[in-house]
Amino acid sequence: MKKISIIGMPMDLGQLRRGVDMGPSAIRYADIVERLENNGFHVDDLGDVQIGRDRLETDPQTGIRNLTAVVKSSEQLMAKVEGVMKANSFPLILGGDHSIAIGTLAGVTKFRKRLGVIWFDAHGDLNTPETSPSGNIHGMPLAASIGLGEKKLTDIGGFTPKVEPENVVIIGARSLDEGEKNLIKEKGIKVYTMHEIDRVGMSSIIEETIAYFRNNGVDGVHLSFDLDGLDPLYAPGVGTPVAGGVTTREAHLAMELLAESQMITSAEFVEVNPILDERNKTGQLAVDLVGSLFGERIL
Ligand code: B3U
Ligand code: MN
Ligand code: MN
Repeated sequence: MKKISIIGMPMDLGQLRRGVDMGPSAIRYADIVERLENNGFHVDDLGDVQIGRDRLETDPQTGIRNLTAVVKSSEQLMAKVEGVMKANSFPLILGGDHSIAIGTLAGVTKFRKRLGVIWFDAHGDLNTPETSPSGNIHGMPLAASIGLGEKKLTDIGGFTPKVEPENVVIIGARSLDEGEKNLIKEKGIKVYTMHEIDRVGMSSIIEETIAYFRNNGVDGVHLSFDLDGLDPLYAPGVGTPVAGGVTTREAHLAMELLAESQMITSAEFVEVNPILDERNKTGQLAVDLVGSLFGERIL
């Protein structure tokens, strides 16, 4: 039987809105374990990583918030993910703000030479301390994972980069800062904005993404799924909602096509904030999408 290991990462230090630390609970309340078990998986819930709150700070030089605590917690997540990879189980991480991806990818890439990453998000998360408008680390994890920005973030696990820019595909972008746009051009990162999704449709985009990864010869694909990639109409429980997003139907289709491809080897669902949510709508949607990612079909 296929094994899935769930790790909760109740991190809220990568941004300023309170409540996203309750994301893993909200997703568990929406019965993620039962849902996966009903689909024939052996599920092991490893509980939550402890988030260090001992030193809340803003670095006066770089403007980065809570760097020490984020680095410490990322190292712990990395170690847990490593354990799951070693046991040949599928790591499924529940956030928490998107800064957690730094730790996830550090753990996953200890076992991959050429990891592909799908970054499903309204944002690029490609800021460095120089380009960040906020100092929030949740706007930096993709940059850090390709080796750019603060050294303490890029070098977690003792190696950098975790991922090559040509093996990254961003889907759902509609809020990019100037520095991020420059970086995308400079590094040739593949981005499907809402414009392309509207123009050619989600199915073509996922098919192209799969073909792109196959052509690049990746040895696994990580899905980093930020719930704010969806339209706030469907996913209101997120810290930085941006109008004009992906619909529930498009997101399900994307997950179903990825399931069919059998390419996804690790995943995380992030930025669920129950305090901003409506009756756990966003937590429930996350679980529904996980269902599709693991092979659920309507009929
Ligand atoms: N790009 C902005 C806003 C942002 C990034 N990620 C989220 N919001 N969720 C920043 O602060 O870097
Ligand atoms: Mn994000
Ligand atoms: Mn986002």
